[in-house]
Amino acid sequence: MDWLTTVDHKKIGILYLIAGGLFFLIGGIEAILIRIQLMQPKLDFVSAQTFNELITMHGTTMIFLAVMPIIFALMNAIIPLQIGARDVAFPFLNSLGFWTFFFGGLLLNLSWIVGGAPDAGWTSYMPLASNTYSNTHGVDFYSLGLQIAGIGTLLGGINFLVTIINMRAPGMTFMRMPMFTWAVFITSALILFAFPAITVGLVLLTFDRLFGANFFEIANGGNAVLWEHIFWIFGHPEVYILILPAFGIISEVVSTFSRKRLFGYSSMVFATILIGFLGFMVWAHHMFTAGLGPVANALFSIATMLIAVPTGIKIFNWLFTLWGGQLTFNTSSLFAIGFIPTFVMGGVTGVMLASAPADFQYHDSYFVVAHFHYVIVGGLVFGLFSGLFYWWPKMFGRVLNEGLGKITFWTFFIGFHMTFFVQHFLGLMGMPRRVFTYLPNQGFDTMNLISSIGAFLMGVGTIVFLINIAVTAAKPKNAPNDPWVDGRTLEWTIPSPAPEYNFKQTPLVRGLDAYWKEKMAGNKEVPAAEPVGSIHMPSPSIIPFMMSVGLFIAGFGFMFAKDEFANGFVGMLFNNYIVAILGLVITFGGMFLRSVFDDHGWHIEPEELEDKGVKA
Ligand code: HEM
Ligand SMILES: [Cu+2]
Repeated sequence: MDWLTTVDHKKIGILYLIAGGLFFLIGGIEAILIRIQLMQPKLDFVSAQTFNELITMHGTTMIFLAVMPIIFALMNAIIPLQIGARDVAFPFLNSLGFWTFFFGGLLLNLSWIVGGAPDAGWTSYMPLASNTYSNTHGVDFYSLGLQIAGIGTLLGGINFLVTIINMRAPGMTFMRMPMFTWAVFITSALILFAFPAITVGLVLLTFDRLFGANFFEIANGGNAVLWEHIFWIFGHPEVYILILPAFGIISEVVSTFSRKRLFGYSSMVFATILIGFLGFMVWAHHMFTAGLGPVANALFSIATMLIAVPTGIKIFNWLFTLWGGQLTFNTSSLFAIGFIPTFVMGGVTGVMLASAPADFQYHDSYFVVAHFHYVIVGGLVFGLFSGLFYWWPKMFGRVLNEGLGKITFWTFFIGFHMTFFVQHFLGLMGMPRRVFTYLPNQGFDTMNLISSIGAFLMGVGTIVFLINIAVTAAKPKNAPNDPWVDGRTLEWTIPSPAPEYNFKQTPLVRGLDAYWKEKMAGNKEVPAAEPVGSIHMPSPSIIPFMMSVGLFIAGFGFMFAKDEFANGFVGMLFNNYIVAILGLVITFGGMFLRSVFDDHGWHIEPEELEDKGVKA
């Protein structure tokens, strides 16, 4: 019950981690099933229809329900601590964001059980996603599930923008913010601009499918390329929404474990801003073959290649940070160091794809699959593992087991390259993407087998990680404040896990890497910016949960409103939109309750702080 009503950013971070982790496992199982099907030519382990559902759900789940929430988990768990704040700006909204994401994801995944999973690819291109070509409820689950989950992401983005702008500790100017905070700041800005696009797109798609509108229906004068534009105006920035936090994590980890200040901090900041900005200018590189014409293709080609410049700056700055540092090799830093060359490879194939004429060859081949997995798995997932090992003690008070961690790293790292390296060549040799099987003796057999074995190896790495979590959870909570000894930022100045109010006294920041700076000056802790006083805390609330359940019910209601039911009563409820309206009533009822109840929260008094014996 405590967990359903919590508004504490640290607990919400853990909720995001559990839910995201669960969806990551589901997406991983889908990936394994895909790879079993493709292990040998002409297998019929799954049918063509199921295969389409699997790739659609794998892509959609991984992007929206697995890695995004795990990023949100780290954002929630760490950002307020890194900037010396007591919570996020809007704790209630934070909880609402989590629950809408969760129920949206649940709705989407229920499609496997009721109504059939979406089968038009994670991009849901029209007309493939229209009623004509996808006549189960699959794509409805996609449009409504993502719509509900997207509300959560948008709320989270706004919340973190406000938190980072408004709630930094005294002395923490923008140019003293840790790199992870900077990355999350830019990411949140991208969310603010990118998610409305997909929201609108999904509304239009829903209207096309459920109410017979013709936005994208070509036969009725709609425009299918319009969907591609709307989708990618969201979709390309989305890739940067994913990768920028990973960049932030790598920056923290690399500087902590080389015992050096991040090389070129200010150029890192501007590179991040530039990447965020350019991320919006390049969406049509996904549409080179859609017939936009040579002028558009040339411009989008050039714009895309420009992104390599700030990205290169970041790569060299990480290398210069490592250069001459006193390196510690543990699981966290291994993932960070493994990230660098892997991500560079993904970047290089990205520049290859950005060349419009060459893309006519690569398009829709396994080359593309190899490219984006190098970026998303070799970049983002490596970054997330690095960040999880790094911040685990701060989140749970226990350091993850290093031996098991290293097994995870090596199996995952080797498995990853086995899976995806060969896919570049499969693509160049002409193996198309999104096909459920292929003929023997085309030169595809061996490489597909290698790829599938690699996928199993990654699965092993993931299982070892789960074992690690279980083993660690059985041990006492005894992690020190600063388990890596060389912590540089504010989160390492408070106990692990942090008390519910985070900082007993707001810290005073006197430079970049506030904690490290004090250590170098011979101080044991960061000075306080205020006397010990009563701390104001927000009250827990069940309303966010309730509002999200309402949206979930409404989603079902709209989806099945036109269906025929064997049971007359159930049919009556759905066909008259009673279910849909009931759901909306619950949601709006939640909003109403939130508006009329004036809850001022509660206080923790200085005496109680003394009892807890915590020093800020
Ligand atoms: C961890 C092991 C993973 C394996 C073995 C794996 C494997 C695959 C395979 C075999 C496909 C189908 C390619 C096709 O036939 O077109 C695919 C597609 C895809 N994967 Fe993964 N994947 C993994 C992780 C991820 C992650 C972490 C993400 C995103 C965060 C991701 C995102 C996607 C996307 C977006 C697609 C495209 C789906 C589509 O074509 O519509 N994958 N993956
Ligand atoms: Cu793109």
